[in-house]
Amino acid sequence: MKEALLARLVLGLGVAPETATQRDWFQATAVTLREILVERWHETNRRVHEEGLKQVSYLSMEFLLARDLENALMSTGLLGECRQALAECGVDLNDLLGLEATPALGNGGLGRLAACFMDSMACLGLPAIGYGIRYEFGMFRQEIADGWQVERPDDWLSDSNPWEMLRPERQYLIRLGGRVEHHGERASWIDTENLFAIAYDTLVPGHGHSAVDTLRLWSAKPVQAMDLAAFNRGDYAQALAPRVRAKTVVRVLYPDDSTLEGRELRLRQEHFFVSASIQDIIRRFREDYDDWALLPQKAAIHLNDTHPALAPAEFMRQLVDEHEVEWNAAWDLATAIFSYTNHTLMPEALEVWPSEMMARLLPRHLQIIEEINQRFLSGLRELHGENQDRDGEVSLITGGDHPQINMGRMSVLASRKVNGVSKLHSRLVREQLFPQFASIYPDRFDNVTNGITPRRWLAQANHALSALIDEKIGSTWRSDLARLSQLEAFSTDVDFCARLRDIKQANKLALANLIHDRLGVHVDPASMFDVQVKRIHEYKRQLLNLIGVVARWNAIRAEPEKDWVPRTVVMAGKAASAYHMAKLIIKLAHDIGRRINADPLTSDRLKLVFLPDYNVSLAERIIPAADLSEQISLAGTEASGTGNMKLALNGAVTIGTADGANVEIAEAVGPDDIFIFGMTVEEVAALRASGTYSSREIYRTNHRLQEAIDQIGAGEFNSDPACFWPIVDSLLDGNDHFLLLADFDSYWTAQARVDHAWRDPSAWSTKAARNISGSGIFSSDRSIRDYVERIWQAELLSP
Ligand code: 26V
Repeated sequence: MKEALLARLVLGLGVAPETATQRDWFQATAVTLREILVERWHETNRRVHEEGLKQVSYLSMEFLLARDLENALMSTGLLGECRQALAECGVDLNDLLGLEATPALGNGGLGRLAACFMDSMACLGLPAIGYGIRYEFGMFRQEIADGWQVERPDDWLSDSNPWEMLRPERQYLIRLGGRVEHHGERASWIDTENLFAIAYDTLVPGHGHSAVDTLRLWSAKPVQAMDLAAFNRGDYAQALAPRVRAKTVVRVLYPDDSTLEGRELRLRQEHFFVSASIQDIIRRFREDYDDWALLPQKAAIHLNDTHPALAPAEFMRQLVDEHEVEWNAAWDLATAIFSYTNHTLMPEALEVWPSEMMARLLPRHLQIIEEINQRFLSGLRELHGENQDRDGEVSLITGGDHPQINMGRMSVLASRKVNGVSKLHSRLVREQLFPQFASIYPDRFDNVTNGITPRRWLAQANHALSALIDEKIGSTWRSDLARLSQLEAFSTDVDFCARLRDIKQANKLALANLIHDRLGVHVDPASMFDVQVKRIHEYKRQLLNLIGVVARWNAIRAEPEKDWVPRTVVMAGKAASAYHMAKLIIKLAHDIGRRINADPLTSDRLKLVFLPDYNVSLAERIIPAADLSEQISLAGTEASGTGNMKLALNGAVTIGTADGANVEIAEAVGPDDIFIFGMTVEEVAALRASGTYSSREIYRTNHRLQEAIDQIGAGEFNSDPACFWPIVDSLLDGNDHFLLLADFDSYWTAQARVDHAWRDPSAWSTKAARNISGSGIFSSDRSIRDYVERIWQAELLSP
């Protein structure tokens, strides 16, 4: 190992050991690991090819990866050896781990899920390839200036990325615009604007399995490197214009996961990565087979939400127009290989594209979608007779004068299987989002509850807890998380609970230090760490938490002598740049924190900190230190949540609504070890349907709530009283769309139950232990097994 490291340093990087910086050592170590993994990768590819196995292509606009060095070391089993070798060179491995950039090619839950899934696919030995975009700039870095979010570019590639490998031979022509000439069923797409997609591969190593899968991210390249005429004229800026133009498509991740702004560049991105991926999938298939009928046995293509939903249309275009496959045969192939996961019910995040824009950018795709739609609707009429109403609810194209393509419906129609991401969400997908499709194709709809990878979220993020678990039940939980159920037997063991507490305490101390370093705020590691970390969205109700904090502050001030449970409320998360209400919620969190943290009467018992720039690396520090996990979305709005699983796995107890996967966490840990509050989906629906909801009425009758909202509106936390009026207005005059006030009382009493439980440390530790032991089913390995069996019908490589 030492020789290998020195060789990479000296020969690969061209750096002499005596002048090497920590960064040089990091690079040398990472490249050494990559070289070891490359061997296993070639072997995986060879075996998949020889055994003729089905390959799963996972299409996702986002892969929210993370630092990878420790992961690579753990997957190869070389952690100890490498640490030792570096030590002999006078280098501490721990110092190197923190130097790695944190890639942030995703917004939040959906992107992180894709990253956990890649890890699980490799660990199970599933032949799989993730397809996405190699954004030059990922999710913006968040700075906080006087409480306001400021976005800074995430220039993550400025240090070279040791994990990626450019694949110049995987290069495809991508076309846009132009016009279409028809020849019967087929067409030629001409006069297009062209660019190349070029692949960068990142290796995804299995743990406990020799497989190494591929993450293939597309970058862009101009067809013509330079405008030579301009160059010869001496116009050098113009000469480079083709390059700049081509690169624009991969320049930046869209950092808004709350609203669809039908931006042309976003549609270009979607087409760019879909077209390259489908060309690559077809090329790989054609290298080995010339009978199209074999495709469904050899390929499954998964759509991670609708962002890749152009894929079925692009597949049809390539097969019909370029490979001369007959339309019906091509469509039968499409509907045999595609599957689709829905990740949100929020109407404003459901993708639709104006036909007009699609006609301009993708004229052939628009025609193909129209053709698919016509055939579908006329097939329906033949079966069930004319029915204008039903047509309106299933048509891929909606909206009269300004027609739009509905990408969700497109995805459902083209897919063999459609799934939601928790039991509750999957039911709502069937009953609320696609009821007509569900009655036409009842067998198409399924559920696969999300999961998280235990390698990152326990083995890497929480070494001490991992060691304790190893000692009690052995180390196999890393690849078989269901084994955690064996910890149940220790949940009342005095010694085990004491050690669990010590570990949590140490993690909290580390987080307290981080909080002090970054914010200058002292928090008490003995206080309850009450954590809400996630994107800022109104439906997630960070405001409910904040109002609860203000009400608690008031309660302590009213009875300062009372024996209050000390709490540190930790919040973090990014707001979409144009989401003003979300940014204002961050400002409010900051201002409330500033005020109450400085209150000498209460600050030993209540603190609120907002940690800037939430990302995977920060999550890895916060989650192992959490006592209480806030999962308080309005029932029916959070599709699953995955932070809820990470926190439970690390021994935090949940306070949450009956929403998303919280419901399944409650089933897994039992009603005594979770604090469920608030309305159910049915109660929300009934309240909305009754038309009687009045947030003002609740405000008038609940004094605690009234006082807190009044303070927010009256400038208690900000010298400018008008600052937070939009928040107060949305609650009182906007009739409180996410029903915060309706759930407040229930939330408040649930928090009182939490306090009560906290007062008994050993009983609390038992709850924490049961959250850990109940988390086995939330492994993304289990999710991927479900996909393999029910959705993709693929086979695994033997270990
Ligand atoms: C939506 C949009 C809307 C249009 C433009 C760009 C864009 C980018 C991302 C998204 C993602 C919204 C969906 C999403 O992230 N859903 C989350 O998925 C998690 C994994 O299934 C799940 O745990 C969360 O509950 C769900 O909110």
